[in-house]
Amino acid sequence: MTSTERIKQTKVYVDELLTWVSGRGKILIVVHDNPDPDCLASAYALRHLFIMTVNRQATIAFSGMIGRGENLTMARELEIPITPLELLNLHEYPVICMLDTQPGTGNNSMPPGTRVHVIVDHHPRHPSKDAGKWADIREEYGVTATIIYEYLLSQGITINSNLATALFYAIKSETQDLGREANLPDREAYLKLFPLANKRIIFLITHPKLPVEYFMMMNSALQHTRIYDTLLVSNLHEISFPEVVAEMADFLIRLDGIETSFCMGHYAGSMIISIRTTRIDLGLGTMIRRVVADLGSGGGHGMTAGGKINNIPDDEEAIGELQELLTARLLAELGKSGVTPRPLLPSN
Ligand SMILES: [Mn+2]
Repeated sequence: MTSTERIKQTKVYVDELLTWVSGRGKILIVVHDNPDPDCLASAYALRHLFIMTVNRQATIAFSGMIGRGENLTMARELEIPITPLELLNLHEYPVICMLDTQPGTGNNSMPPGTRVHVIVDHHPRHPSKDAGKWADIREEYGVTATIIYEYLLSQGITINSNLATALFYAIKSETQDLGREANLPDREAYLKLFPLANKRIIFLITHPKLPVEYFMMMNSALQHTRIYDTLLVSNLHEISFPEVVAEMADFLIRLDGIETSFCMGHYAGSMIISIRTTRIDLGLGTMIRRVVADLGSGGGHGMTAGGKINNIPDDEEAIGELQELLTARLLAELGKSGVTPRPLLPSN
């Protein structure tokens, strides 16, 4: 399908969606926990769409926290208005949208059973839920923000500098400048948004000042990294913000000879897990679900995936056992059960 045909199809869908929305009351846009640039930009853009077409404000709600320096700088510099979900009364919103996640996936804090009306996502369709009429799930897209960008295009809406910067940075970071799981629509959006994006703000976002705790965490991560053949396993222990687990998985997969990186850390009673791979044949999204299985939730794409285990024991030894169990399951998945690990750094 050419991009013109794609936008034409999207226009028909978005026209109908906007008609449906305009007949209703207040709009809530919920993103996934510990929001990343993709869901922040998507929410910002969807909110803009509602303002420009049906002249209605929408509230953007999140749970968890934003701890990663890049994401904090993005939200602050681009003035993305976000409200903690816990502070809102969901009954006040006849229209609830969910972006970059789906009901029941475990990475959003919508109370189970709450009706979600509009879903836009690029993760695999959640099998056990009826997503409803307004579920636009496009697994072939590298970024949810690309889908919402096409919504704006389809309605002929002007994209201001802050919005262009947010959308561009979402595609840039999620696909690592189109190098990871980007498709034709993502490439087209990235190239169209590049001239509109504010490069000074992109620089501020990509070079945030970092607290000393960040370097302490990185030091500890390196000390606790083991290598099993082409798999790298890093235990970050207690972390000061949840997104650091994914950040370290991205950082550590760069080691020579490593195909897959697996990072774990615990935060506020939950174990956060992140996997990266350069092997597209692994099917990481389903593999992580088998690893977490009965313990928690997980999901993702071909080359990146994440998971979470709630209510972990408040005891270092039990947490260590849980991490050993997860590592053993992953080793079994990769056919590396007998491999003896070696440390990344020589012990001193
Ligand atoms: Mn995403």
